Amino acid sequence: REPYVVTSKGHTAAAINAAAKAGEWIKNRQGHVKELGSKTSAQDLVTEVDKGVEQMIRRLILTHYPDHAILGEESVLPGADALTAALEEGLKHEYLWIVDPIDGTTNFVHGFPFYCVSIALVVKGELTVGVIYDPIRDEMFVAEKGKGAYMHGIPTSVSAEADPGSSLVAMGFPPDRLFAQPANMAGLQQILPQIRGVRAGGSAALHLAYVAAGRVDGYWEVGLSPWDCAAGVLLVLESGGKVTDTQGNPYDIGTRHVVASNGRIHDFLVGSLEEAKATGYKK
Ligand code: 2AM
Ligand code: CA
Ligand code: CA
Repeated sequence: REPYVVTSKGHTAAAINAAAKAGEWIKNRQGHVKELGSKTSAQDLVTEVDKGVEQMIRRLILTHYPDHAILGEESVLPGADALTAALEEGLKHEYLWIVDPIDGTTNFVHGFPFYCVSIALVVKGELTVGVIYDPIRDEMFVAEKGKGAYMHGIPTSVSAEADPGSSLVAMGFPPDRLFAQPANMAGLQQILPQIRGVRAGGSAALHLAYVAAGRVDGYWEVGLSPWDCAAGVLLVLESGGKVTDTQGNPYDIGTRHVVASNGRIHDFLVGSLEEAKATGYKK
């Protein structure tokens, strides 16, 4: 296959170029990294590569757009309050870039080849560009609000599967064991027996790209942050899919508990999670 070609201009081209450079850098460092430490728990890893790549992406974006704001995972202190404050501050700017330098750091550290770079642009509060780059497979997923979603110039589209029993659904296990995990396990217990299979690859962004590309029929995960899902959400929407929170409310940039699908199995996923809610998660 031909390498991807940047035919887009402006913001989208900047996002694609930053993601491509960052992805190459990351891939070349797999197997050569030290864990810098964990942010909140032994499950929540960060490496020098995460930090270096975020700096690289910041520089690349700010070279073109010095007055734009950037919300990057590695520049926000851990915890929901710090995130809420940083997001609120970021959304005051007309242009806000939301960057996850490596989504799937645990995979990267272990040499499990499933991780990506995720870059989104929010203009006046509205998701406008979403780019997800998987450097292992050299797959560049690009979405532009109102203009569709593409991988290497070919439009992506969600699957047509309407039968939960024939569906493949991705999900994730958040590291927060006290809060998110029990509710998530209840959801899994509810959904797994009713579908063909579950995949939990460890990269929220890449799972969303896979919903957009029709490789899985749906996806849910609780406890996400904007950098995990902003770009992927636009990819799903522009590929004809649906994204809500776990209660079925439309996605907004502050949504933490995310359900994405081809649209056809959406009510099944949301309904099942609602049923599993006995153990309780809230927006
Ligand atoms: P990361 O690799 O950028 O940390 C895996 O289920 C997904 O959860 C990944 O997208 C991963 O992103 C994300 N994740 C990892 N630690 C997290 C945390 N403490 N809170 C929320 N999401 C997290
Ligand atoms: Ca992430
Ligand atoms: Ca990350």
